[in-house]
Amino acid sequence: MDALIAIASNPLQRTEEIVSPRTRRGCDQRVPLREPNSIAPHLSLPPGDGPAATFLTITNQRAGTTGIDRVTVRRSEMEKIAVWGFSWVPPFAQGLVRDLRVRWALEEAGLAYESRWIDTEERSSEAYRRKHPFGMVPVVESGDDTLIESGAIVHAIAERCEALMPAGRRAETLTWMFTALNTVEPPLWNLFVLDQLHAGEAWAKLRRAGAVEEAMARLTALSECLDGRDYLLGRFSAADVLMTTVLRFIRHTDLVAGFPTLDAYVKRCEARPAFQAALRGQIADYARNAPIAA
Ligand SMILES: N[C@@H](CCC(=O)N[C@@H](CS)C(=O)NCC(=O)O)C(=O)O
Repeated sequence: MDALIAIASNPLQRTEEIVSPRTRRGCDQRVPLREPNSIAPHLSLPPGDGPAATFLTITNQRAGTTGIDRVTVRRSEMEKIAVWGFSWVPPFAQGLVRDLRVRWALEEAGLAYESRWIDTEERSSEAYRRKHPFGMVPVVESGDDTLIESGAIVHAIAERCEALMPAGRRAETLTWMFTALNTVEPPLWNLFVLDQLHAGEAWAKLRRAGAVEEAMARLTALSECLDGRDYLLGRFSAADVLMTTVLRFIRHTDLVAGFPTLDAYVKRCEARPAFQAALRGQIADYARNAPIAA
């Protein structure tokens, strides 16, 4: 069942206002996360109290009405979204755990959510493995639906929110989202792991120069791409949520600061109220769950 039909069929979830007429689209356009008769996870439309928000929704393919409607939906009439993260992590990892991306995207979209936490032991439990087969965070639950992989979750939110995926620029947004996760994140994450998880180990010391070189190559190219632009697409999008959270992995170094364009880009993105709210939420949760001795 697609998002629009789900809203229409639930008396508690009422479409408030059709902002634009339905437009017919080809099959290479926006597609629902859960196709008819498929078991792929699907993020239901949103929750919470607060003002109405505008989303792009996908219409029913089975009825032959494939297309996108832009609708305004009152948040209080929709389901709660739960975001799973770790109950606590040490300070060097706070503000870096990948549920931050999801929180940020939800904040940008104006969607209410609540936090759920697991600790290290629960992560391997059968119950949690049913949510996430690899025992990782983040996981998002919405109604009966469960979604894993931070990139897929941010994508699911972006598909429903023009503020994160500008109309007519889907391919560009996706390209930059994949670039953040597949091209920039690996060398930066590698450096994070070396420095923060294996500091002082002989092999890590030997590997570090090469890892810095690999990170620098990506940063140099990214800096050139961002030259003259405030955001990856010129305007803010889901790609910036992913890219900024990737660049933050090496906040313990001065590598990003060495590129004025990148430094300004990260600061610009981090200054967004939605990022600040997401970060505050994650840090507040760690404070709430901090081990007694910590
Ligand atoms: N590609 C996954 C990576 C998820 C991931 O590495 N999560 C970390 C926290 S940021 C985790 O759960 N680590 C625990 C583990 O590796 O077992 C995503 O983006 O969601």
